[in-house]
Amino acid sequence: MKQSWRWYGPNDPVTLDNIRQAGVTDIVSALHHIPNGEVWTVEEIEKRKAQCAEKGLEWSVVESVPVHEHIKTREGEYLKYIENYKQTIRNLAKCNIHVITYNFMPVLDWTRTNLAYEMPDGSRALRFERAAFLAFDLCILKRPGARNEYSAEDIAKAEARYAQMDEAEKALITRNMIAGLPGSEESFTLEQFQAALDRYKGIDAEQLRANLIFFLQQVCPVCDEVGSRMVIHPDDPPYPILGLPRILSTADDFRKLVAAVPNPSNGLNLCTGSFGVRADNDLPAMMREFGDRVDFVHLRATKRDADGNFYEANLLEGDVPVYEMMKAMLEVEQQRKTRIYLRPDHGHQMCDDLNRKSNPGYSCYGRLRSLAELRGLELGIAQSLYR
Ligand code: DNO
Repeated sequence: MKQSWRWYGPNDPVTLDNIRQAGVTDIVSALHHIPNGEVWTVEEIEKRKAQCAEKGLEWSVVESVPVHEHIKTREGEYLKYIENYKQTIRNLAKCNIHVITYNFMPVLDWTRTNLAYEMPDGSRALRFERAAFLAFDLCILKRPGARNEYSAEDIAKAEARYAQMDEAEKALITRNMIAGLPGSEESFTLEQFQAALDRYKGIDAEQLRANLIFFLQQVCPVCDEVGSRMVIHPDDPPYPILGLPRILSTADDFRKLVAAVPNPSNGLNLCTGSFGVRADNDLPAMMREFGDRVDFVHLRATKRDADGNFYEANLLEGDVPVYEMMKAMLEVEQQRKTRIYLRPDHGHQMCDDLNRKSNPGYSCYGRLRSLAELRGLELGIAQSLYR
């Protein structure tokens, strides 16, 4: 495995000096300062590469080149944005970056209600609390039509939860939902948010899938030509939210994508924490089935409960079978003869990081802990299988 670490760039409170002490070789990064939809120039890419190289690290995976909303809805200037995307792919390839992460979630990227959920050991985790989410949708956003989409029981849950909230909590959950988590690239006011949701009226899952397929049919030939791969990040959480369709939540969703666009460059970013929120996703089986297209893995473990809540657990204590997953990754690597990029994801805020400002999920020590566990696991399994 190629051990990697996500770095948000020079503004990331976790510095490259910290990262090289984690022992990784590769950096996962993006040019967040370039507005969504514009071309990433060779010059800008080289600048970021050089910052990493100066510390002995290689920027080899992009997470993400964002897909403009016009491409997702296939309206407005989508053709121009697709051309720009192709040029960015070519420019990245010129700089020897060949793995490009993206997602196709409408409006929002990943979503959590609570960014500082206190764990019994005093560390803090990210959490999705369903009742709080329902309260946001029904009582804060008051999304038109939302009441028809939920059961009477859910509506009662939302109202009870809303009644418990003071003004500070209402403001906090609103910010968590719409102000954009790190890497999300978009942030909104409530009105702008509703307007963004409204642009999906009339776009159901099949239409959104068709738009994704159209996009891939345009960009994959370019990737094939320059030896790059698009790796799609799954929906997080892996089901429709706020009346928006979501189309990359299960193994079958990715199967459909490969059937429609069989190009070798049509790949998957297997994020175990996102897919793992659904009990019906068999993660090691997915790794084996799609292995030759999985260039990039996010290994983290979510823990779900019967009420539809989940939180980011310590790596070895969640619902994700980390040992089986690592074993499957090592087997796939042996077969495909190329290495897979692996990064720890969404660590707990812990130790001195509790007193520091950091990007939610991306503080230093929590990820260091996960990486150390992953590295030990990889070594142990590899030694016993292939010695
Ligand atoms: C969250 C991340 C996502 C991911 C994008 C990929 O921590 O895994 O924001 O980067 O969905 O496009």
